Amino acid sequence: MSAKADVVEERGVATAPSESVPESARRRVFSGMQPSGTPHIGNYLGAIKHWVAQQVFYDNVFCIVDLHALSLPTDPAALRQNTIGLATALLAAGIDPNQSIVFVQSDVREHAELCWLLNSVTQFGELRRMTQFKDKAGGQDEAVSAALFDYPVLQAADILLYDTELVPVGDDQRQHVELTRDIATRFNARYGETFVVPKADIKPEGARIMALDDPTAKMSKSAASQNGVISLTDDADTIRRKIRRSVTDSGSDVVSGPGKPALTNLLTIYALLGDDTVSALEERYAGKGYGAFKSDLGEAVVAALAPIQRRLGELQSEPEHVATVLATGADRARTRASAKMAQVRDRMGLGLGT
Ligand code: ATP
Ligand code: LTN
Repeated sequence: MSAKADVVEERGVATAPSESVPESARRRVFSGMQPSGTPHIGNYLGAIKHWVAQQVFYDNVFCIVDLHALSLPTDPAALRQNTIGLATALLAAGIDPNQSIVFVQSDVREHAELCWLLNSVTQFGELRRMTQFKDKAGGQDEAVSAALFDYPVLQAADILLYDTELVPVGDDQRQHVELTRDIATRFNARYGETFVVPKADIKPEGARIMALDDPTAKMSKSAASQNGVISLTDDADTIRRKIRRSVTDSGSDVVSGPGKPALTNLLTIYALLGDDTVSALEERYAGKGYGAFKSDLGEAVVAALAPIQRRLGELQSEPEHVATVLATGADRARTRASAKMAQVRDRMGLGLGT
């Protein structure tokens, strides 16, 4: 049995509660991002931009999921550097620590603990059906870590610890949120009402930005080639070069639609980072060929990232500020997580109640 997908799909920013709603009455949002590399415009358009736009309406928890990053081979120094880099990028992109809790997953031990307990209500077959596992294992099931297989259960623990109602993510995470709903529903049926059953919040625009060098593959931090990935820290010349060299479709018209995966992706990026719609852009570039289009797109991406990069530069010179935000965030998250864990342990009959 599978809980219904129950996905909230809305256009634009949240319309629901107003800023005057007290924090305790706001809907609870949780989302996470892996410190598996430098965040890119896919992460930005599929997730971070929406987190920022919606944060005033909700009670938000945003987590840098370093335990998840361990599911693939990881160098300790690089992991720590990527964790700080991702925290800095989230703040530079507009996550406001006064509106949102921002913290590092491994600083709150309850995530790993709840993962183990939820393993006992998760079926092996459910995990085997996860498409992200199949993609990341790449057919090497015998050699990949057990953590890669168990990844979705840790994600369920992240979400369920905070009584989360909404999980704003890109389209690739839909199946993991559905599994989280199934796990929560099963736990509640077996042990009594304990967890809120969350919904994925997937915006249609930007939900799946593709690689510039392969429009059939999702843009990804951990992609082998970074030629198809525009990271939030790429300098202007690198951005222009990557866009100039991006693959295009057969023909020479700047149009989106079926059979035009590359142009559809480029037009989507242009529309989401600028002020125009895809159809206005198609009209503007009608008969002009790919050259002019790519050159203008390069400038549009450079301009859109400029304010984030300026703020990134400032924050990089204040590492103590970033460290304080993460320490405060972990304290606030721990308070909530430990209360939930006490309830879960009790429900499951663990310990002697001391
Ligand atoms: P990795 O390459 O390590 O798997 P990733 O780049 O796929 O990393 P995650 O940390 O797994 O990124 O995802 C963080 C968030 O960004 C999630 O909400 C995910 O859905 C979203 N996201 C990731 N890639 C894209 C993309 N190409 N387009 C839109 N959203 C994306
Ligand atoms: N698996 C997610 C990252 C993630 C997450 C979460 C997202 C870990 N825990 C909880 C939302 C809610 C990904 O984006 N690859």
